[in-house]
Amino acid sequence: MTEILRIAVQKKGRLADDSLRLLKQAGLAFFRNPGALSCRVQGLPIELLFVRDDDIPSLVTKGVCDLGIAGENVLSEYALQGGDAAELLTVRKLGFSRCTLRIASPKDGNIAQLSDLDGVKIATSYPEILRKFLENKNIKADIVSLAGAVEIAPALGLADVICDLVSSGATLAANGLVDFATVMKSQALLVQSTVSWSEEKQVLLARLLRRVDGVLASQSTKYIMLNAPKTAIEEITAILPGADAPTILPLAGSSDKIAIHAVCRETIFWDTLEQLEACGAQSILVLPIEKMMG
Ligand code: PRT
Ligand code: ZN
Repeated sequence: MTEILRIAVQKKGRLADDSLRLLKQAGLAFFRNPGALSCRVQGLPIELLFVRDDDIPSLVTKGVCDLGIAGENVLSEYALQGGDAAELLTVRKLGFSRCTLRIASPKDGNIAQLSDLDGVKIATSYPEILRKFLENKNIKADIVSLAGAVEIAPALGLADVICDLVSSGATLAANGLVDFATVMKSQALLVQSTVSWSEEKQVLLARLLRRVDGVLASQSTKYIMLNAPKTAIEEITAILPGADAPTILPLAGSSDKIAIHAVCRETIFWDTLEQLEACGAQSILVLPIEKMMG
């Protein structure tokens, strides 16, 4: 009987859309019935499980799921709470759901730096990450654990400051809070169980990872095409960011101009396009790359 590889993804929330998009881009075709807690991938022995993000670390450590996609913040907190981190292996950093765990205080108060934290009450949903951070900094503060709505804690008198995830900063501003210290940076991780991997599953995982790598690589990679004077080839090649050896092609009906095509593995900013233009480049096109391999 074929063994099924199970992947735990967030059912609904800030990780859900990007997790499913990544799996789809990696060629996993599935139809998700609204409300269904799992679904089979067409043509591959893979099943997706839709769960709360907080359950992903334990599902993967116990081997109920072979892989999971969760935030570094949730995974670290689980590990520090005594969850067996040895049973979890980070296989890829996925680059989405980026946020920062920050310490913030009321904007008109007198707590504005780490050295002001001794003896204060800090509300957070990440008590163990915060405890470790405070220990490392030799700060003695009281930690108040809250499951959510942490930003309201100072206004309710539950705590003096908070330690919570920040992405745009809008929630802090809306609650009259100002952040002043970073506890950790987080992004989505693909984690793997270390419990019993049959050879069949290992082969499937290697195939899946190659595709995921292709998707991740294509996200930061662009294909650039331009026409330029023959005399500017060297200068232009030197400007192209992270380019492999470019392809130089003749241009029909022109003896002094050529076309340059290159795969650039770094972001191409407007500044670069302006520099290229200053070297005589014309008809510059920057194209997204959908998939990469090899
Ligand atoms: O229901 P379930 O338990 O699965 O979801 P959840 O409500 O616990 O988590 P969810 O979907 O909100 O977040 C999932 C993961 O996304 C988190 O564990 C982080 O890894 C990541 N992430 C990225 C964030 C944020 N950005 C974020 N901004 N998680 C939470 N927030 C919250 C933050 O707590 C604060 O309340 O958004 C608010 C701040 O946002 P800004 O944009 O105003 O700064
Ligand atoms: Zn959650």
